Amino acid sequence: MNIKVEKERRVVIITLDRPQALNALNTPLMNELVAVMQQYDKDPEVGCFVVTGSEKAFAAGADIKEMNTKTYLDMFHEDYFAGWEQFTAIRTPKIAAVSGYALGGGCELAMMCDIIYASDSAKFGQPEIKLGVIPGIGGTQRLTKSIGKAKAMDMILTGRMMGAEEAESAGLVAKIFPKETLLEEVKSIADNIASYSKTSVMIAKEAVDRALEMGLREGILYERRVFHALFATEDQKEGMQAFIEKRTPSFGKS
Ligand code: CO8
Repeated sequence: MNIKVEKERRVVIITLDRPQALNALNTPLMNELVAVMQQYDKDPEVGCFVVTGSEKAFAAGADIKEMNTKTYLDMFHEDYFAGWEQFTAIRTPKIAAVSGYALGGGCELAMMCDIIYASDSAKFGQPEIKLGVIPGIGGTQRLTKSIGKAKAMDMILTGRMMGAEEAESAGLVAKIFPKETLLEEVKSIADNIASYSKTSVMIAKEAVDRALEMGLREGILYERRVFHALFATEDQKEGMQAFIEKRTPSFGKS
C-alpha cells in the first residue's frame, strides 16, 4: 500500500506513504487513494477527509520515474492522469494538510482538495517547466483561478517555490499552523465540518465550486434554488428548531 488510512469518529485521514520517493504520485497510489475515498464517500457516517503527507513532503510531484520513458501515444491512450478526475468528483469535503514539499502533481493534489491548510514549512511549486513539460493535473487552471494570472505565470514559468506565508497571502492556503500541531488542528477543523448536516455541507461545497465555473447571475440563482431545496430535509428542520430551543442540533442523513 502507498497510503495509510485511519478513521477517527466521522473523519477519514489518508496519509500518503511513499517516503522513498517523497510521496511522488504514481498510478498505484492514485488508484488506492481514489478507491478508499470512493468507498467512504458513500458512507453517511463519514463527514470529511484529511489528505496529508510527511513532515518533509506532502508530495514531490507526479512520479517522474513512472513517466520518463513514455511516448506520446502511451500518454494519449492511457489518458495519463485522467484518473485524478475521480478524486475531484468525491463529494465529501477533502482537506489537504500540507507540510514540506507540495510540488507539481503534489501542489495540484492539494488544489484538488476543498481547503488547503499548511504548516510553516510548506513549499508549493509547479516546477514542471524544468522537466521540459507543463503542469498536467490542473495546475495551469486551478493555480490561476486561485492566486490570479500574475502569480500563477510567475510560478509556472519560473518553476520557483512559494513558502507558506506567501501562499496564504496569495489565497492558496486558508491558514498556517506550526508543523508540530498542523495535523491535530486540521483534524479538529475536519471534525467540526463533519458535525454538520452532511447534505448541507455537500451542497455548500458544490455551490462554492460553481462560483469558479458560472457567471454571477446563474451562480446566485443556482445558490437560491439549492437553498430552497434544503427545506426538504430533516436537517434544516432540526438545525433551525435547535437554534430556537437553544440546544445543539442532532443532524442525521437527510
Ligand atoms: N518523482 C519520482 N521520484 C521522486 C520525485 C518525483 N517527482 N521527487 C523526488 N523523488 C525521489 C528522488 O528521485 C529520490 O530518490 P532516490 O533516493 O532513489 O534518488 C528521493 O525521492 C529523494 O529525493 P531527493 O534526493 O531529490 O531529495 P532532496 O531533499 O534532495 O530534494 C526535492 C527534494 C527538491 C523535492 C527534489 O526531490 C525534487 O526536485 N523533486 C522533483 C520535483 C518535481 O519536479 N516535481 C514535478 C514532477 S512532474 C509533475 O508533477 C507533473 C508532470 C505533468 C506531466 C503532464 C503529463 C500529462
